[in-house]
Amino acid sequence: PVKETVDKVIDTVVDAVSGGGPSGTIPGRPGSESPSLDEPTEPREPPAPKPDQSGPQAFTATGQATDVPPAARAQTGEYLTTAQGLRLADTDHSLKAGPRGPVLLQDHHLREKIMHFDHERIPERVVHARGAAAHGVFRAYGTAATVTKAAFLAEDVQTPIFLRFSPVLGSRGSADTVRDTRGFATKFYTGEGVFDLVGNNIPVFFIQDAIKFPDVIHAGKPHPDREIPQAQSAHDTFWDFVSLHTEATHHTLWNMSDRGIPRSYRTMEGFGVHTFRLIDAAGATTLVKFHWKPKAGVHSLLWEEAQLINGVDPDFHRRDLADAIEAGAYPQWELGIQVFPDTPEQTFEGIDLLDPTKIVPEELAPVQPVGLLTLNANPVNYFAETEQVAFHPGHLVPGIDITDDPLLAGRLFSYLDTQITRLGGPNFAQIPINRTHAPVNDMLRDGFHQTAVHSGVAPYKPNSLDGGCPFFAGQQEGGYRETPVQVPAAGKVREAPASFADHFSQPRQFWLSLTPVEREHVIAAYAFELGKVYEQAIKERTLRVLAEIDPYLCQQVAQGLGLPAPTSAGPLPSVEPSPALSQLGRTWPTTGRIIGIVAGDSSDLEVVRAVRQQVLDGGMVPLVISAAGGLLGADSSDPVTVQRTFATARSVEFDALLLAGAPAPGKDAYGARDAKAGNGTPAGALIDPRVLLMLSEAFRHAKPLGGWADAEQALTAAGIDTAAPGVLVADSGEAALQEVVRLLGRHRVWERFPTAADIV
Ligand code: HDE
Repeated sequence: PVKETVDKVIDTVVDAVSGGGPSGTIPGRPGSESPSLDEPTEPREPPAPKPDQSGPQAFTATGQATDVPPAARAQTGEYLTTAQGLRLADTDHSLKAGPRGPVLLQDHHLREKIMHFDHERIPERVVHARGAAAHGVFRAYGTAATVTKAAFLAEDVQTPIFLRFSPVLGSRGSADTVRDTRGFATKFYTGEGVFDLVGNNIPVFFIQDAIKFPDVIHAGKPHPDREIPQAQSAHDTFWDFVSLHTEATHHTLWNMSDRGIPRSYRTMEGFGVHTFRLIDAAGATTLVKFHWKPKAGVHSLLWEEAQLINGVDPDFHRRDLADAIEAGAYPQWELGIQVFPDTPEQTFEGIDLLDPTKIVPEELAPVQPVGLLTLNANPVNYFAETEQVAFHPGHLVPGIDITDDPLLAGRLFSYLDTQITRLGGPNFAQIPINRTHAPVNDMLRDGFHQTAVHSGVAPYKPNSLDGGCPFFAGQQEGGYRETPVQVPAAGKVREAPASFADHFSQPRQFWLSLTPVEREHVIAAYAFELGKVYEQAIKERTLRVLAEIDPYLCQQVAQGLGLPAPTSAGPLPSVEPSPALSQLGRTWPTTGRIIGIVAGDSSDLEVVRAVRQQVLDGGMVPLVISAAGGLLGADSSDPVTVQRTFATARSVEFDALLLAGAPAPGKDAYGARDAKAGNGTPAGALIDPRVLLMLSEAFRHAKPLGGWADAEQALTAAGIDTAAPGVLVADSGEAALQEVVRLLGRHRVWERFPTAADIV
């Protein structure tokens, strides 16, 4: 089975990312024959749905399995029809009074077709509008069974899930790699009802009270007059708000760190943010924070890379997720919990567990793994699934309850409310992707888009006419009971607890926990964002906030802005660093990483083939880059397919680059331009400037670079010192690859950053 999986990965990875091989296969559909580009003239069997195209759709609104396959309404039938099933003879011409005459109002098909089209769009989410999602399965280890009776967390229980990732600020068409928080929302279709864990990739939030949500979002969204900038925090209103509202400091600092620009959704941690309450079978309660730990490691982009990607491939994260799943390289996360005693104070080691701007360092409360999530199927239809999925933190199951975190309280209201506008009425739970897999016997009736045909005459309780059905479920039958938590005896107030006033100790802890190179990135991010702010007063105010985090941070950002650095109002809090907050210092699997191989006709193709194979054997993705598309060594018996040309490749797509050297005079492996180069042209001029750019960018972005034969020539021409860290011109392709892969385990060649000397 391992060999089979590897073979599948090899085939599909290449197809999915390469845009098809020489045989004309459709990307991601291995084995498909060269399709004719003409529309068939007679009905023929459409491609069968892929096995992963079943899922929650296979259940009715009442949780019963349905015989009607999900594809029944897809383009699978023989004849084109109207929505009413009337067969159509033409869909290309409106009904007219003669070929040149006016269109007739009686054209019912035109009317239906355009009416439906006019209403294809629904309002996008007010936040998290842009998303990418996938189906998967969650398998519980059983380790949480000591603290919760939730059935899906019992040992070896497997639960289907749907997971949606999303930047927060941008609209649906915005780019993926903007600096922002990412949503991490998981729907568990458990046997006891739907459980939604609607978290983020940052463990704290901007605000402590839901009533501030419209304020922080209005500040972050584009300016209301010109509606710019899109999906950015680098503008006046955002910094105006966060500098005045200092409880946002901690989250903002995370945003300015590498966490704000993940390399991939697959390499992000996820957090439930709020503290939740778990209940065991005997009714004992525990407080917990949820964490998702990616198996692929925690990696980020660099800011320049992220900016370039937004132009080169605005769908970078979406594509990466879909490609990986299509290729069978299924992304995985471990779900873990930090466990705290449920004391009346609801604090742990002095940290207020109800304050969503605070974390509990993992060194104080280790994250205990409770199960493994695997994403194994892409959505079949973006709109039906990714767009229409509706999450809600109030979708709970027995054994899991909320706490009195005031931010969570507001969310419990908001998530149902927002769907009424977005999904057009109260029946969104009946949309296939939202349907529970547990039986539903509710007494909710009618409303827009009601698709259930309820029988019975007594949708009320108590009733005798429907035999008293349905009945209440006691504890034994899995009936949900709220935990009878004591409500503090106090008057009604609009106030926050005193502990919520500490806005700086944890930002300082985060800052101190980062490695020097991560701090360098934070400084650069603040300098960039504030550099885009017009109002001097906002920059100065933000510097005063930074002074409360750390004097060095404040001075460096001030220097970048050309402003004097203020000092803190008083002594800075003394805090212990939490090394777990840093993303560096560990070695991660290199599976799924993308290695570009620059080669030409005159490269030793046997070596290129062997290296390519070794990359595949390592579970990584090799992409051959050359001057033109098609085949290298087309005349040979075993040509090499080119996946990217110098025109379509940009360094940001690759995690590492390899150079298959040996450019021949007049037929340079690195560029098509060489043919035109005259005698006496310096070596560098023979190399395509796009290759030089690719190399210098990859070098600047601290990516491993390897080469063999006379690869040195290209590196030198790109201004790269071949003795620099992470640059290896080896005797053989294999040796170069080995070193590059070793470096990839650490993600980047961190030594190339100016602060490298300080890195351990
Ligand atoms: Fe959300 N949030 N949020 N949020 N949120 C929405 O719900 C809201 C908050 C999060 O992929 C909306 O269906 C309020 C924290 C994710 O569909 C809306 C407050 C966290 C997603 C909403 C918060 C989140 C949303 C918009 C402050 C991390 C995307 C569309 C009290 C723990 C879910 C929708 C998806 C989406 C409201 C704060 C995460 C408007 C009022 C804290 C991942 O209901």
